[in-house]
Amino acid sequence: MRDYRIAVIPGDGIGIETIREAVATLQVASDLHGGFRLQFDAFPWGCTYYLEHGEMMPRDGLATLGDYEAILFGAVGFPTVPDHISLWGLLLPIRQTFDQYINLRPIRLLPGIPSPLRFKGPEEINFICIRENTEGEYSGVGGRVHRGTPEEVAIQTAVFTRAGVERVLRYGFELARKRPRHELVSATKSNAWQYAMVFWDEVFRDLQREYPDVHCRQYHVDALAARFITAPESLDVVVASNLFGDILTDLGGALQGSLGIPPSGNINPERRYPSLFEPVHGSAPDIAGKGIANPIAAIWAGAMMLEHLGQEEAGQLIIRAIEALTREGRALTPDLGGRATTQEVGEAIRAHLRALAG
Ligand code: GGG
Repeated sequence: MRDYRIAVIPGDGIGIETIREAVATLQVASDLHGGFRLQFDAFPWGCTYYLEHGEMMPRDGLATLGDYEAILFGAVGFPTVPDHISLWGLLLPIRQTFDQYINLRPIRLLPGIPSPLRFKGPEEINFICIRENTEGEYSGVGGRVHRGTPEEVAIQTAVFTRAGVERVLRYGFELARKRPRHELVSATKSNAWQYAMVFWDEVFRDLQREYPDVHCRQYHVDALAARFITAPESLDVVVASNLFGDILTDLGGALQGSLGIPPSGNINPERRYPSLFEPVHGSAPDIAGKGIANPIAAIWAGAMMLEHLGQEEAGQLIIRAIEALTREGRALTPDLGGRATTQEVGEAIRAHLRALAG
């Protein structure tokens, strides 16, 4: 019997509701499998914690998380706390401290979900985006001077290191090599960003020599955004910088029919530190507390966590249960045109899980 200790940070808004369903579903998956156990320890960190303590997590929060095998995360941000305080007080320090330099985001239209694109269905919308996750535009380097005066200056510096760029691109090549199409697309903007993105393109070109079996293309990020809509079937593995990947994958969420569907894994591939799994969606203050948030993304993120921990069979079973739910189309939350609650969708997925295992 294998035991895993999982830190759970539901965070803010709908993260609390969707992660509750993810934990319940993971528990059922572990019971059905019988070969591993999950011990969940929940941490109440986030904007409510901030209002009480003046910080998003305790000083020793990162050290505490370091003892866990993985982290399951809900969402961060609420109108009670400025967004840059909440994001830089919780999620971004976790990604940087635990060197989670890969942010893996599958973009796949699930069966039964109406496609937002005419003539493009699950066959055409099925690719994966790798977002660089610890540096680039989200390095946190910059400053402001002469605040509130006409001379005010704000500087935000994107930091691209050779080590950082090479490792994320290499991950892209390796992933592309494992998939049947052997195709890799790099998002650039080297016409305007004549230093950082020209450098990114050079490293991409250099690596191609080591991967002659991988077919490579690069697009300026604006053209690539258009391609997400006009020709998603031409994409298999996409690798992008931190900001570009962030924006492109919200577009990817829209392609999946709802931002309540896509999951993401913030991964330290060397496994020196815990990896973090979360829904792509944020805290959605407009529907928080109403019990109608879509739990699919959080549950799918839990499945990705199991796969990362080496429990591929259990992770795949959860994904098949999600597919069974969407194919059937009976229990869906309002974002997908249904009337079910968060809990009802969670329970329906667990029912499918039991049926598939049975
Ligand atoms: N569960 C994802 C979440 O809370 N997202 C909030 C957000 O703004 N994230 C920015 C990022 O992923 O870099």
